Amino acid sequence: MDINKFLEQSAKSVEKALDRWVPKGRIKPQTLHESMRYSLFAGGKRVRPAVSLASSIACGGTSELAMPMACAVECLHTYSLIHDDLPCMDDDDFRRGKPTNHKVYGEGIAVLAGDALLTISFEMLLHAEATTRYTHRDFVRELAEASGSRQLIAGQVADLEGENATDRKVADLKFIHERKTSALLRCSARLGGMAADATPEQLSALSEFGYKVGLAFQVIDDILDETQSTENLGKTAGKDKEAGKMTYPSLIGLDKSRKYAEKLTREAFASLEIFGDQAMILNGLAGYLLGRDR
Ligand code: GRG
Repeated sequence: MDINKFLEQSAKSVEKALDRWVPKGRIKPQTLHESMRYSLFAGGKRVRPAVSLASSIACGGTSELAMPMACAVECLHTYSLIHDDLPCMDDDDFRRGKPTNHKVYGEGIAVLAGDALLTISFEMLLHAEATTRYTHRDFVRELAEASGSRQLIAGQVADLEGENATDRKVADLKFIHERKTSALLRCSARLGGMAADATPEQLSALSEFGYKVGLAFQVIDDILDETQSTENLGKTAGKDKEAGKMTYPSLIGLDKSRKYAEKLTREAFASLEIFGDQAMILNGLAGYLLGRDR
């Protein structure tokens, strides 16, 4: 299995579905729809949708079955990036290789584009079929829990409140990473599994996989922020250090951070054992995420 090929193909099919399900730029209010599409089609890696599609395959389903879930998590992720870049949050000028949404459309429209992407992510779930074990109520609960005030937003709050704090601990950082990053990756895996009517055992294995891969993803993100260029990352490099943010490299150093990401990835691989060969793509994705340079 060529994982780069899978990523390329899944990104293409997700973009086609997003193009179909997100209002076109010519539909009123034009500025808002253009702004949503500007960030959505700016060239993200599409990691979360790929995890949803591969999770469906691991459970004996298809990519097509999980396409609504894949689009939902990508819209939700894009909303979080637009809001994260705002002057009142991380205040960033550059994202996905382009000027940030508020730099192009202004703060008001950027806030609203984020709001609309958050809302449409739940609408995307309506394109999915219920299965024997899961209804739309389960899909909505999954996405709401991962993106709500106890997970994604809780992580952002802790991150904001932790800036320049003294006495920072690895446990505090893990709390942020679990919520800001891991919760949505775990949700991406679980929703993909649900689309394929995952058994309770399969769903719990996917939860563990998403959780571990999510933590590893953020540790690698912290490392790349220190070691890669802005040009390569498509977002401002060195931002965490400059903002006095807690990161794994700042707390335990680059070497130990790398080893920690490797350990988490090994644990992610182990969680997939029950799937046998059906988890080939998920395994490939975890390996790719550990080795990525952007
Ligand atoms: C509610 C006001 C308000 C804001 C929400 C929750 C939140 C803001 C922001 C969290 C967003 C964030 C930066 C999470 C960290 C996860 C992370 C490393 C994101 C980058 O993901 P990639 O590398 O990005 O997959 P691409 O662009 O490739 O999709």
